[in-house]
Amino acid sequence: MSSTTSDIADPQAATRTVQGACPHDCPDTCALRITVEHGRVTRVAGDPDHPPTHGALCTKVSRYAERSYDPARVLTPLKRVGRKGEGRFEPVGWDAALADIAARLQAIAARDPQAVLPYSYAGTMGMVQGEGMAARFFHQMGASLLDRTICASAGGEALVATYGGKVGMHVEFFAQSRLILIWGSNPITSSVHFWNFAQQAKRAGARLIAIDPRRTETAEKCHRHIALRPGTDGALALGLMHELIANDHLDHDYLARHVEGWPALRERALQWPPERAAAVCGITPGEVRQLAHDYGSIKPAAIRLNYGMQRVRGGGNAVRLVALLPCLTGAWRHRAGGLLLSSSGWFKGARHDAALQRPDLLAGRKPRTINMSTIGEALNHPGSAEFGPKVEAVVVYNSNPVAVAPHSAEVVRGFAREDLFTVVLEHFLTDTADHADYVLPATTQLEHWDAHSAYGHTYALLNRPAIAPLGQARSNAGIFRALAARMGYTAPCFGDSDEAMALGAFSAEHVDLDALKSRGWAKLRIADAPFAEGGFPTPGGKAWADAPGLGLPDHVPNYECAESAPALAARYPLAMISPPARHFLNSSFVNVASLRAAEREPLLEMHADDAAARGIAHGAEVRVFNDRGEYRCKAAVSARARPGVVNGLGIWWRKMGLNGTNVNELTHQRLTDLGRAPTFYDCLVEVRAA
Ligand SMILES: Nc1nc2c(c(=O)[nH]1)N[C@H]1C(S)=C(S)[C@@H](COP(=O)(O)OP(=O)(O)OC[C@H]3O[C@@H](n4cnc5c(=O)[nH]c(N)nc54)[C@H](O)[C@@H]3O)O[C@H]1N2
Ligand SMILES: Nc1nc2c(c(=O)[nH]1)N[C@H]1C(S)=C(S)[C@@H](COP(=O)(O)OP(=O)(O)OC[C@H]3O[C@@H](n4cnc5c(=O)[nH]c(N)nc54)[C@H](O)[C@@H]3O)O[C@H]1N2
Ligand SMILES: [Mo]
Repeated sequence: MSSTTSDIADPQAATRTVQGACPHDCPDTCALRITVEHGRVTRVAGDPDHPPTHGALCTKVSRYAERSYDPARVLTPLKRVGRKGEGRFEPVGWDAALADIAARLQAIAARDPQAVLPYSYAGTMGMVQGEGMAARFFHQMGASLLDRTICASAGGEALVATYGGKVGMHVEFFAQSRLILIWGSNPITSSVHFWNFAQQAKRAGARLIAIDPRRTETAEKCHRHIALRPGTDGALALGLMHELIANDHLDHDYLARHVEGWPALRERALQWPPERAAAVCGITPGEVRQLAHDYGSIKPAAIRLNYGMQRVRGGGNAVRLVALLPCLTGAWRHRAGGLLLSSSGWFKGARHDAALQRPDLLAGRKPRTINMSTIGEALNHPGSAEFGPKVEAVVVYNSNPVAVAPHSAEVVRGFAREDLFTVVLEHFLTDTADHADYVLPATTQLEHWDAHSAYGHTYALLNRPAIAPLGQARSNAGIFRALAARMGYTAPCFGDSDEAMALGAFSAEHVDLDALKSRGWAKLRIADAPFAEGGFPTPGGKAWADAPGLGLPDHVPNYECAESAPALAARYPLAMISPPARHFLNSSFVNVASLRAAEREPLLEMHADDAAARGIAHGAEVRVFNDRGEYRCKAAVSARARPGVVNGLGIWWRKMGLNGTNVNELTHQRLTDLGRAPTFYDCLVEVRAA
């Protein structure tokens, strides 16, 4: 570790170790040790000293060097020569590319800057290469604002409506829990560092229970698995509350002192006996009773909730209901009890977001906001008084919307518009980059500075560049800095270096900046059991059963299910969920040969009964379809699928799919009850042998 600060200063040293941070959209945000030999990264390893990372990395990020040195990396600016979507480009120099892009954006902005749309998400979660210099650039322009809802905003707003912030347990203390509910989460795939703590607990005798429609790799290793129907978690939580009340597993003192609105919620829960909840969830009343008994009697009890269960119409209500369970039993009294969905709210005061993003550059202008989850609709909108101007230019960075956004047919139609000017900052020629007028080569985490907070633990991290940018790549911040200069933006903030921004990202009041610099990470100062005596970040310090402006939470059935849409369910009787593939990260890593080889091909897991009823054999090619489109993949007849539910794993690049599509060919653009988020797992389909 002594090596970290000086390494960069001595690039000739034969072997150096550089301290970094994993940039990916994952709760674990690992601290990295990068080995550089003669100027080339030869190893990316986990920092053994950083408690959540514990010296280990997932399979994907241990291949980060393979991804960075991939011969298919985009290393020069590219200009389109083919039709949109064809992916035919010719290399151009930076000067020519920047001059043309600046001129095109300037001409549009002169009419109405809101016709320019930034589109970005969490390709990197860094505060500098994410919404740092980019936000300054678009704020200065007065471009449309982007509502970044594609992943977590239903659950996030539900947490805020319950605890007043996106806060929860310290991940480390799950190791001391006696009962862990792993709810809507498959940590062996998506959060292996949490799984490490859960295994420690298991070895010490804790009981682990998975609540997930899919029999995941994780569910298999738990003591029990409750395979409920997608979108029925709110009903299950109400059934559990019924049983906690009926058997008096309540912490009356905690409820009286630290929860607002409990008497009304109690009345609602009493209308949900186990039989009713079980019928909605597609499980047995005995499973509801047993789960309530375990949750009410084993202490300390912790819930690891993840975003998988909020990608349905009622996702916000469901998260509110689950998040109240630890308030009923007083589980928060112990540091190994409570709940963790997100820890990002703990960083609220610590992150210098306003200084990095400079919303003040809007100077009183109030641009319209476009929801990233309905980008298909937005790009095809002709413009109106209500919507504002037609979108004429889109600048994409840290995201691959053509692959990841719902209702692909609409998204592709939008990005294929010949009158749309599209710039994509990327490492690779993704499905989205194929639609660009210009692709600009971006650096990877090995090549740039950044600062990171986390949403699954409570440490701030710093990422130092290990090597110089490959080819002509520039950091996102560097690209927006250069564009700003071309556009004539002269505010001094456009001169800030990446390094200065990274080092200034956190406040000294909340983060030990010396530790951050010397060791690469520093833990926030938060009490071990932050809500042992209430003190939630709501205005009155109480958790909200009855949230201001929202009323009581309730079970909200899916848009697409027999209860809400019987005629649709008759035509398309199977519910499709599309959770992460283990060797991909959303659509990242799909192009890394060794990882794609591990996933082999796009799969749809089906229960044997559903496959037999359709004459589908294991390994057969199938058509998965609904009114929105058709997706081809291979059937995996598997006990991982419950009857009536099919699992389409991972977000493949469309161009690597069997018929040039992926699961989002089938998903729709309707939004969640809270948070304006997509409902990827609220989707009915039918399947036939191809
Ligand atoms: N390897 C890998 N890791 C990842 C990702 C990846 O793509 N690959 N994605 C990253 C991202 S962006 C995120 S947001 C995080 C978290 O991403 P999440 O989407 O929370 O991912 P998972 O942990 O796989 O948990 C989702 C689980 O929820 C289940 N599920 C689906 N519908 C329901 C439902 O209605 N109710 C319940 N109870 N469960 C349901 C799925 O079967 C799946 O096992 O993971 C991150 N980590
Ligand atoms: N059907 C279905 N769809 C889903 C989901 C699902 O479960 N099912 N999950 C949803 C979720 S949870 C999320 S978070 C979204 C994720 O959607 P995205 O945020 O779009 O994530 P990725 O697909 O990983 O694409 C990120 C891109 O950013 C690029 N990138 C990485 N680092 C940098 C950088 O430093 N600079 C630049 N310029 N580019 C960089 C990568 O090469 C990659 O192509 O997808 C959502 N879509
Ligand atoms: Mo996500």
